[in-house]
Amino acid sequence: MRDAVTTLIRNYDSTGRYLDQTAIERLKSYFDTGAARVQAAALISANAAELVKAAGSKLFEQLPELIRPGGNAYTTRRYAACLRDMDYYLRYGSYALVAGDATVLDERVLLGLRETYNSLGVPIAPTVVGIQIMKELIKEKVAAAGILDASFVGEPFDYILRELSEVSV
Ligand SMILES: CCC1=C(C)/C(=C/C2=NC(=C\c3[nH]c(/C=C4\NC(=O)[C@H](C)[C@H]4CC)c(C)c3CCC(=O)O)/C(CCC(=O)O)=C2C)NC1=O
Repeated sequence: MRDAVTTLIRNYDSTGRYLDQTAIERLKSYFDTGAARVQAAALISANAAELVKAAGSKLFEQLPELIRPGGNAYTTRRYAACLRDMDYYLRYGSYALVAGDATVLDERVLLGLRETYNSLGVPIAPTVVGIQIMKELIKEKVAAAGILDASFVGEPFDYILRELSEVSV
């Protein structure tokens, strides 16, 4: 995995360039949001179980057919697998938040995910809804904690949502 700094340096090094104005601006914006990123990640860590549970409850309230006979999250085992997946998205999302870079998501989470979901019949659209709900809950928490200028908080989750939603099946 990489972070915003190593990704940028890698790009410049591959073409033998010194850091230019664009690079400096990007680095500056990453470091300016650094403390807030760490704070947001700490908040997610401290509230992870609660966030996953609340997002799951909202999802199943909104789409109750998921937990009815025939639904993909029906049976205790699959219900637990669904919440565990939500927990994966949250944990890796918090890593990507701190890194300011999505490669950790590409490598550890998204690689082959849609194929796995398709082969198991895990429905993608409701998964997208679940991640959206969780993202909103995180943003509320971060705002309530007074972390200002936290516009970056949704980024990793938007990234996951974009990748999952991409229709190529
Ligand atoms: C760290 C990266 C990582 C991810 C992301 C991951 C996902 C993942 N989710 C799985 C299953 C699953 N995922 C779900 C999820 C859901 N079903 C629904 O109806 C909801 C919409 C949704 C929850 C929001 C369910 C129910 C299963 C079990 C499916 C089955 O075994 O029939 C499986 C199959 C193997 C298993 O059950 O453990 C994988 C690999 N595994 C990983 O290692």
